Amino acid sequence: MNFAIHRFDSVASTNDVALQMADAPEGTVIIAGEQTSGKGRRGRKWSSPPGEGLYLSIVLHPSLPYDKLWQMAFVVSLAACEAIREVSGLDARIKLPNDILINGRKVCGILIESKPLPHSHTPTPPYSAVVVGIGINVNNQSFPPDLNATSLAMELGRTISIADVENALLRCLDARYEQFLTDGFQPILELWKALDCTVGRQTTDHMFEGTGLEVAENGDLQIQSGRDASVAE
Ligand code: BT5
Repeated sequence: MNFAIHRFDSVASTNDVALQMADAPEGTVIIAGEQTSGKGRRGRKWSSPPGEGLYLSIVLHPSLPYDKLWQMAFVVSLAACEAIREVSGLDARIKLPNDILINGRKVCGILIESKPLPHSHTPTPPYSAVVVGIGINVNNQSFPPDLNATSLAMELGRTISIADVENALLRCLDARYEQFLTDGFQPILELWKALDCTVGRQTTDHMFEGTGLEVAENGDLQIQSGRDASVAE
């Protein structure tokens, strides 16, 4: 993929900028030094202080039917986790559905949004532009106590180049996305499972309740057991 990188000192949200550019060619990347209204999922916020993190969104036009768009979350979380591991040497792990943790604390969050393309009435995909937003805590030295968050610098005990994190992330995203388009979902799922820290372990959070999760061949998330276990999201 050819990346066309647009850099901003400060934006409200790189995802919002990318959504406005959703018709732009695949590989259009928005990067900001800070976000004044960084978005999490479901109206939550992503803390995005200036110069401390990587705030990046990329426009993709995957040739996927609507009911397969969820697979992108696996592609992206795998790539982000691999990039963090590669650039830091730290044991980063994926937590369903889209967090990357180090030592149990969140170092990276992912927000995927989609927008119909103008020709989305045509019978073949791509129907939607997919905006993949990734936030990585790189050089933050602390977080408010209510956030279970960490940064690469806090884990490493030294600062690290945000440009190096960006390069690793774009390289890993490119590689896994191409692999996904060429070979399909199954190889991605196998790699994802090896880095996941949720499946088969005790999980009790706002999303899942049960003693274990399994990812079925088709990617469906299945709760193994647990009282009133359910997937609430
Ligand atoms: C996410 O949402 O984790 C998705 C975050 C995506 C951020 C990127 S940055 C580039 C692009 N542009 C955007 O505007 N967004 C994307 P969610 O799973 O809903 O988690 C949000 C929750 O994580 C918050 O409610 C806090 O509890 C916590 N949180 C907020 N900021 C954090 C940070 N910097 N590090 C760790 N946790 C944080």
